[in-house]
Amino acid sequence: MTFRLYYWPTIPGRGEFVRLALEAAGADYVDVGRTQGASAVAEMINRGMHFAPPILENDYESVSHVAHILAWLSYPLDLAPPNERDFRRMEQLQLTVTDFVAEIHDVHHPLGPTVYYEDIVDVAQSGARAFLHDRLPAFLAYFERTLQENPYGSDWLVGDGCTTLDLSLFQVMRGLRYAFPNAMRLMTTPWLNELALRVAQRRRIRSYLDSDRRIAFNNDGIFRHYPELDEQV
Ligand SMILES: N[C@@H](CCC(=O)N[C@@H](CS)C(=O)NCC(=O)O)C(=O)O
Repeated sequence: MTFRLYYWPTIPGRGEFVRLALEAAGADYVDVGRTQGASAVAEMINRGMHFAPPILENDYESVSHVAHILAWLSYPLDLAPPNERDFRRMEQLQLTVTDFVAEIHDVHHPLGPTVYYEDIVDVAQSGARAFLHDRLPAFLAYFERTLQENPYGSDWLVGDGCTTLDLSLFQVMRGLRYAFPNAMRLMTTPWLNELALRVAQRRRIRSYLDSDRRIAFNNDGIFRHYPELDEQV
């Protein structure tokens, strides 16, 4: 069955977490924003069922919110842990990724998405200082510990195989290294680095990353590189 992904065509953004799962599984999908333009995404939102993209649809239903979409996809795409308890653990960790991503976004938009970064650089700089000093190390340490303490071994975050959660952490690590290269050099994340490598080396992910379907990070997305924020560490 073909999935249809609705997401803004020019940024990796939150759509990338969904794209990575579809790509890792070799799923059949149409990237509606990239094939039909942003207006097709706006039309989907204007229909009123979902507040914001990403939205994933098949012939029977449409679902929004990254964590919810990934929970939906993980079993059919064979990217879920084998039992219910570990599935709940995966969901819980994915919701922590949701919180982490929101905080990363808020570094450049501390007063919400409608106030331009250029108008509040000084506010953003003090927010960046707090984020880089406290929140970034706290989130990273949490995921490092999760990997280290996985009872099935430290290759993956939950269970003994790659899940949608591992793909998301790969994207977060890549995004953080793009946005905060200076700050990230000061973070010690050996387990997450290994995880990101392991994900990048998967056959389908490798060919996806080399393809033009993969959108490069840029300063319109969630992970933005502003040197004046990165140097607040
Ligand atoms: N909680 C949602 C957040 C969705 C979201 O904020 N989407 C952004 C793009 S990454 C958007 O276009 N938001 C429009 C809006 O909030 O009005 C998720 O995890 O998917």
